[in-house]
Amino acid sequence: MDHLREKYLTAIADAADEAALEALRVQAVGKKGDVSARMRELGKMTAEERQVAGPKLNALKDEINSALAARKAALGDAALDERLKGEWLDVTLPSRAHQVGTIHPVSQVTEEVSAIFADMGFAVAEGPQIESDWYNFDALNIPDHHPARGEMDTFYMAREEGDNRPPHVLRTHTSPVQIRSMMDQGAPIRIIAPGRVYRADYDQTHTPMFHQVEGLAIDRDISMANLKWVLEQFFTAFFGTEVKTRFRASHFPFTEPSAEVDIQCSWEGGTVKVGEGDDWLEVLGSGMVHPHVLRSAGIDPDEWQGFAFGIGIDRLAMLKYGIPDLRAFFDSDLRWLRHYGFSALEVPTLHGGV
Ligand code: 2NL
Repeated sequence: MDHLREKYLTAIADAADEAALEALRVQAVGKKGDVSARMRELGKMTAEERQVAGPKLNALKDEINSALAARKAALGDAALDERLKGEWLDVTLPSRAHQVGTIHPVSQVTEEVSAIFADMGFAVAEGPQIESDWYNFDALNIPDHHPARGEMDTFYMAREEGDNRPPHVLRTHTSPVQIRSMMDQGAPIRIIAPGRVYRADYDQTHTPMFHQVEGLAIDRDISMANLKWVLEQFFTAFFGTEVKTRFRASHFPFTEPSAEVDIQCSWEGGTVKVGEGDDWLEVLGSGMVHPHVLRSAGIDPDEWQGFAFGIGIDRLAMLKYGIPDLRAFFDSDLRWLRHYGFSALEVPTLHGGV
């Protein structure tokens, strides 16, 4: 019995895992195990011998069972310790570096312009970038022979061979959006139409795709005076300083009278500053919507009148944020985007300041 005790207690203490422990349990105290075999021998003993051996065997069985349970618990603890070591996580470590994109200056300025005009009661309108030539030209009183309609300035979409209908164009301004809005909503109307426009032009200061925002206000008694006030309000809010404007007589097919608008600026050390100095910078075209245009859009020019204007968004962005090269706007160069881009959290609002 001492031999059995010695043998099993040592083996149990040395058992490497639960499977080894189970094998030992079967071998020692299982139905066909060593202790059970000894117990069966009790029957052959005398009563005196049995009184000594019986309790001893029971005690041995209890002792082995306790040792098995203790070893099992120890193995469990060791396994848990091992797992905790492997799954250790330092929650105080800094997070992994991640790439954050930026808002393009064109998007930022579009939002700024929209916020300022929204505050003056203008809604934002959008429309297709591929237009029929009626919406892009005819409705705007631009005649067939006008140079703007030529292949030199306008991107024409190809038609199927033998299809002689007039081709579609990539819109050359956002005016067609305003024509559509007038036809849909009628008068009175007060909207701006920001978006991409296309002209076949590529040099230092022109890209074949650029961004424009047009404005339109039609009511019974809108005048050039309203136009001037709205534009002065706009420039002052946009540049964050009082900006003088200068109106020069001009000509567009879609407005009569027409005016080009300059803003006050200074030229020092090769950089323009808006709102100071006594130089002028041309930034937009405008005028009173031509009666032909109103009529094309289903509005009676004897009852309604109003102003319209068009500004280049890319140029506004260059002026406000001191960006020197227009063409870099559309290169998708990540270094440029990181340098000139804005945080997605810096949403322009009037109360936050544009
Ligand atoms: C420019 C500036 C301009 C308009 C755009 C316009 C739109 C409608 C009716 C009348 Cl629906 N006018 N837009 C007016 C004046 C100027 O753009 O320099 N364009 C060549």
